[in-house]
Amino acid sequence: DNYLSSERTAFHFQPERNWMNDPNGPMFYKGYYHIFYQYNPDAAVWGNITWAHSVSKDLVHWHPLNLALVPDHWYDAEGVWSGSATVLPDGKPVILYTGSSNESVQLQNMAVPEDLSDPLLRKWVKVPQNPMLVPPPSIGYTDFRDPTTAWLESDGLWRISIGAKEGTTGLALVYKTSDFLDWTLQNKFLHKVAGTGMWECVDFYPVSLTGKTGLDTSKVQVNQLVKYVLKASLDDNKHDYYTVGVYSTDFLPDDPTKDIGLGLRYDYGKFYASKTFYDPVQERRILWGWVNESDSELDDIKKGWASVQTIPRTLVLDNHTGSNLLQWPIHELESLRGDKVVKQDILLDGGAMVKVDGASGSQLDIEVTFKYPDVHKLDVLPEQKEYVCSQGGAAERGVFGPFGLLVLAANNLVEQTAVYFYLTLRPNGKWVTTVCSDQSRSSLAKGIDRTVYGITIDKPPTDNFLSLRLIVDHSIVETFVQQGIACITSRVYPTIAIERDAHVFLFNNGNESITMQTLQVWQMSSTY
Ligand code: DQQ
Repeated sequence: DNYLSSERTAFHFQPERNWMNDPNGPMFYKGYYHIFYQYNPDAAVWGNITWAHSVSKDLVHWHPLNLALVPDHWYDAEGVWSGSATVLPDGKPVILYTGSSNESVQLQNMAVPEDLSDPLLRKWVKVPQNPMLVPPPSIGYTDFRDPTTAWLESDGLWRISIGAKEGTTGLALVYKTSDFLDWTLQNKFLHKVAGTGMWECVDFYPVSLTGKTGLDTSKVQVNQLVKYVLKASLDDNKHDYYTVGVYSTDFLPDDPTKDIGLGLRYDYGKFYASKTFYDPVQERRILWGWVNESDSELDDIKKGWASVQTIPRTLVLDNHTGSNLLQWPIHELESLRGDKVVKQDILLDGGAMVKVDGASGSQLDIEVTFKYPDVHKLDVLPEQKEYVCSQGGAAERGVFGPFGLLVLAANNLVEQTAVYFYLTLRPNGKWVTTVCSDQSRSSLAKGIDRTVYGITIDKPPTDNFLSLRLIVDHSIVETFVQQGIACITSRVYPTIAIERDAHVFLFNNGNESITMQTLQVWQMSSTY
């Protein structure tokens, strides 16, 4: 079990020990970024849930503070569950969270800072009016949770949304208030989708149709060119779905075939219960997501910890399509980049496996581009079935692909995590690009999840290249495709491909050759 100690990440957010889940109440206050999170102070498994709290000046280096909220009232006796922060126009932050009561009823509560002059906001006070909201008549006692950040509308009233379900229909309720004390349930839901089950950790925010800056949910002007994004975390399948649309009294997706549960996900790997916030300093919207372990609970107990958060991601609407988001690691991450290896113009013949000298390590930031191959050069194309990442993995041989990178790879390749492209021709004559992150050979250890994650992108690349960015940090590999059109996060547990024995390879298992245009690999320093 010696390898377990090397699974701890070096620059991802994680507490020193024990269990973490959802990110809660991210915000910026008086010079500091704050993150709270669901935390079990007593063990490396879920339970006794509190809000732990850390602060940072740069979203990269974090300082842990004391627990912000613990179960100490009847209305949150079984746990201080997920919620959000809202910074009011006068600068005062408030927290809304779900308490699981002494009778397991989900109730919405509020907490405010004890001392507004403390930029670290170390002490929080639960207001005497708690609980502020109880489940409304048609909603089950345990189907009412995770209040959003509040947003101010032109009628001068604040709105929040809360996730719920009726039968198997997942939905987002809306409450309005003028003072955060008296709340009225709006007749109309924000949105609902049949068959999606319980909606957890709903998020709702505007995105600019024209610019690259983020928007403060409460400052959208009536005629501003915006779209709205609705996100729900589906309890039934543990995926975060988002959909882009318009908002007046309720939310309407632009494309009903891409509604919650049907269409787009923030991430096609392991990623859940995410939450965004608006950073007023750099005018950007930032996404945090929880990444659970894929090893066994016993391993978590041996490690003494479980779960990490993704590198915070800047999130904008893709102005080319207007229908999907682009995600990218916050630029501050680049301050950790150290020694760099660059390779250029390497032709990868069918079957090629090229070790990237000087690029070994467990902490890497990698950017690579491949020339989009001339798919029209073949006279006769072999018949192609729909490529599904989880069926073939990187070992399957195709025509154009699989080609890409191996990271955390042993010299003899008995351990390797492959991230790769696979191009296929659809019966309608269109070429599509599938991207996969293959954990199936990532570890010799037993009892871990070996799913091959992936996503097929309909849209052909507008540029003549295919690109990947990989953030490798011991037991996590975060993949960003093209300019952030899609993301895939994997958890991997190498037992021998560790540190200087963890290598990077370029490979091409397709029949046709592929040109790697530019590869840059940076060693990343630790933040702890
Ligand atoms: N986790 C919290 C809930 C939320 C769930 C409890 C999502 O409030 O619905 O730890 O992971």
